[in-house]
Amino acid sequence: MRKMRSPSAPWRAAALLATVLLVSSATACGNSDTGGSAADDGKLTLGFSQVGAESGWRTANTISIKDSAAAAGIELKFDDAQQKQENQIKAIRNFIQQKVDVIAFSPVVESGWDTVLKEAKDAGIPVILTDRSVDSADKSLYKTFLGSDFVKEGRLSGEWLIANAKTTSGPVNIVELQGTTGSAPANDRKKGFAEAIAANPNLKIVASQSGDFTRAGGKQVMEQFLKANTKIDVLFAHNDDMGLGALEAITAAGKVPGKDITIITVDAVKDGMQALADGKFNFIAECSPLLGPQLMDLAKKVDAGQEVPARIETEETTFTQAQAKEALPNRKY
Ligand code: GZL
Repeated sequence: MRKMRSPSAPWRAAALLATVLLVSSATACGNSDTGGSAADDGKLTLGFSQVGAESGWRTANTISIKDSAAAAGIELKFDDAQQKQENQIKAIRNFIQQKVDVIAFSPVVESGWDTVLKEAKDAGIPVILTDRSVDSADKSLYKTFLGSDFVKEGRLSGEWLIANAKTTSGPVNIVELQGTTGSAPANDRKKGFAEAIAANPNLKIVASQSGDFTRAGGKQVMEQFLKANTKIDVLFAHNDDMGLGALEAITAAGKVPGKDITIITVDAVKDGMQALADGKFNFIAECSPLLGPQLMDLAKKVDAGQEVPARIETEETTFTQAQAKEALPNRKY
């Protein structure tokens, strides 16, 4: 904890004067080896509310945040919301109570954040959005967004299909495993993919349902798709984990993934890249979870009152089967 945040100026001046007096008396006693005032441990405290632990991507994202906080000398208060918005709101309120210096979080869904974000703003605690965004009209409720362009990930997936689908012999039936209902990645990947495939009327989404970004969800929904649709040519899964779960259902139905059903996913975590290299997936649009270092740099800047860009997008690429074989040995996550 670095500083007690007082909402009013006079109290802040009094607190500052008390701190100055305390520091000067301490150094007068010669304990300069403490390297500063006894009242200030010098560490920035960051409160982070994580979505949960639903996927390989999320695990890699959590590791990146924890490791980067340690490397940056930032005291991290970390909360896992188990994919529940009410848990994230509770965690943010706890961080406010604890008077952390900065709050960061990955909002599980886009809506319903204005009230708690206003509480953080009124408490004078800056907020950073990482990974997923919110639909708040009031952009002053957070300092910046750090993460991916999900619409682009969906669009790149659709553009690959446009370039590689065999649509000369009639309609190509697509089933879509959506991410968590109401989440920015699910909304935006769906939008980008649909916009891209509109270029070819033979590409038809015949079923689209949420698998909640989990392997179990992907398997369960894919089983339903296979029962309800006699002809499935393509699966577009909003993340690798749902695609990996769907592999089990496809194989159990006696079909060959990557051949009978073309599979396109997003993320490019190690297990997904292995499936791609093995020919079970056909294309992956990367979504980087390695946001930790940039987040810690941003936390220090907003805490120091420095201006930061409103939106910072991560560098990402895409992978074919051949590119996955080449990239796998060096994958960090
Ligand atoms: C995307 C992230 C998504 C991943 C999923 O930035 O929010 O959530 O694509 C994860 O794997 O569950």
